Amino acid sequence: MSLKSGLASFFLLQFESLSSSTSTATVARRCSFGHLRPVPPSKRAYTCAATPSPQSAEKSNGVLLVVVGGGAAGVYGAIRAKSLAPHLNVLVVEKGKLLSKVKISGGGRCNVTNGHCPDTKILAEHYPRGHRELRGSFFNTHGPGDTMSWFTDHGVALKIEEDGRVFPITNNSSSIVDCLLSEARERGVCLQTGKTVTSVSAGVQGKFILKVEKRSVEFLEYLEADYLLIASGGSRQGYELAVQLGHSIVDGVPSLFTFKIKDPLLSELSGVTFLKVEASLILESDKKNIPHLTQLGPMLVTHWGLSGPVILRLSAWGARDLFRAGYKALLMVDFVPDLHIEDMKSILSRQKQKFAKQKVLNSCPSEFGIVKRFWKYMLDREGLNCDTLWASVSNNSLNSVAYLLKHCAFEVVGKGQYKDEFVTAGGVPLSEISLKTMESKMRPNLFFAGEVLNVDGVTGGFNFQNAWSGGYIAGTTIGELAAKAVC
Ligand SMILES: Cc1cc2nc3c(=O)[nH]c(=O)nc-3n(C[C@H](O)[C@H](O)[C@H](O)COP(=O)(O)OP(=O)(O)OC[C@H]3O[C@@H](n4cnc5c(N)ncnc54)[C@H](O)[C@@H]3O)c2cc1C
Ligand SMILES: *[C@@H]1O[C@H](CO)[C@@H](O)[C@H](O)[C@H]1NC(C)=O
Ligand SMILES: *[C@@H]1O[C@H](CO)[C@@H](O)[C@H](O)[C@H]1NC(C)=O
Ligand SMILES: *[C@@H]1O[C@H](CO)[C@@H](O)[C@H](O)[C@H]1NC(C)=O
Ligand SMILES: CC(=O)N[C@H]1CO[C@H](CO)[C@@H](O)[C@@H]1O
Repeated sequence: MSLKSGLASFFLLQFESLSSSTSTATVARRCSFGHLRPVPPSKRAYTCAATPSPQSAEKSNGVLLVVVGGGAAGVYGAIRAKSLAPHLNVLVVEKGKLLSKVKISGGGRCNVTNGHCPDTKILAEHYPRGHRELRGSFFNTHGPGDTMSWFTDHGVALKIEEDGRVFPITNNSSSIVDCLLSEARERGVCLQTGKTVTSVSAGVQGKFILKVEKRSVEFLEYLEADYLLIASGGSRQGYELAVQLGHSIVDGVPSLFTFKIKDPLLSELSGVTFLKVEASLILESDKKNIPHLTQLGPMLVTHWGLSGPVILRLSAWGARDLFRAGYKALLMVDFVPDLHIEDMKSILSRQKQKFAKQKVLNSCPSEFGIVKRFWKYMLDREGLNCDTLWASVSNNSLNSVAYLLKHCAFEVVGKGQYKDEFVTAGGVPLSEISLKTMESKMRPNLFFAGEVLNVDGVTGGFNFQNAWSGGYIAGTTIGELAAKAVC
């Protein structure tokens, strides 16, 4: 075979450049996928659950798809490709454990997707990076409903919670992991763990030559792939592979974090939650203090500052600007977004008349829907003694309290960690791939899916949905190409 000689010279080149520590590594073995020879049953069990029949192997000429990364996008994509082109050899190379993030997400329950967005245009609005591009065919081809059907059809019952998050009915992410892995194995997808794809280069006839290493032991092999799906998540190594194949990378910055707030009084409120606030972020670069970003929803006070959906969404939409600003900003919060300031003033006035002989602390107007601890905080910030009687509070002070409730400023001094979900903004720019196929515009037969792309969503299952949709579309394209090539 011609590729044999082609590879030989490639190996030579590679070995010459190897450092002494790796030069004793297992001499590069050709992946058995190059030629499909029947393997003894014992070995077969080790490498693959199912090996294609010699007949289909002949037909396929040993055509190989290598998937870099056994996360949500990689495994889902591998299954899809294999289901459309059963003769295609599909190998998933995973450096750690398969589907590890699926396993730990949602506190072990797995927030599979978000079930509250039947309209794909609205769905796309949950992606600070990607909202424009994902509006079209991407979610129409395979959206949350399709993902939910897929899992249901494969025996995993799901439920949608009130806020739209979707979980397996078992409350156990293992249901999702087991389903994907058994489906992959049954279809004959080969799953290899503990191996890292460390570099890639162009081979003959548009093929890809992948260098695969094990970290702990001395191990090195080269794979020659016809199709390559990079689904390496936010890993730096994955970005390097993309660069080696001619892609650019948008620098990664953290997304989905909490805000550290400079305010000693606030920590006393730790644990207080607000069902609905309107919060805006103002950065120093914003002209005339016009808010940069505004979000409406629940917020919660933590030991260090503020968290909750509103804050996480602001962190995601402001990820790049906040990074640039060194995580220094002003946060303006309206604690009673449903009431007009004039209405609040009259409510406070009435309160003053009604409770004239009572202490202000003991009778916060119920219309504001705030807890006593927070009311005290507001009075403190306004400089009102909590023991003051309503009767002796000046109209001015009342107006100021109303104003403060609607325009409460907090100084953001840093970013805190949100341990429930973690994503990076950045990756391969969407302009460099076709979202209809997930194929690279730089190089045919190269595909990307999941977090490796410059796409990230707000909290609540949207990041996984990007992985499912991208994996599915890439798998569909590869499967169809491979099936066509046989005919
Ligand atoms: C703690 C936590 C909780 C989360 N919770 C949620 C949630 O509730 N809802 C939600 O939508 N999102 C959640 N996310 C985000 C979500 O996990 C990711 O968006 C999603 O996993 C991305 O899928 P992926 O397949 O693109 O990448 P990953 O799941 O990151 O998979 C990529 C895989 O590639 C492997 N890999 C990378 N480089 C190489 C290489 N060179 N060779 C071999 N293997 C390689 C990695 O080891 C990894 O297993 C959470 C993330 C974390 C960390
Ligand atoms: C799953 O978890 C939710 C929320 O914690 C709970 O309300 C529900 O009862 C749990 N279901 C099962 C079957 O344990
Ligand atoms: C989830 O399921 C797995 C496998 O079925 C089981 O081992 C594990 O104990 C379960 N976890 C919980 C929290 O129930
Ligand atoms: C304060 O406001 C009340 C109600 O609006 C009004 O009746 C009263 O005259 C005001 N007091 C002063 C000192 O302005
Ligand atoms: C990102 C996200 O929505 N995470 C949530 C997943 O579900 C669990 C509940 O099981 C929440 O605690 C997480 O915040």
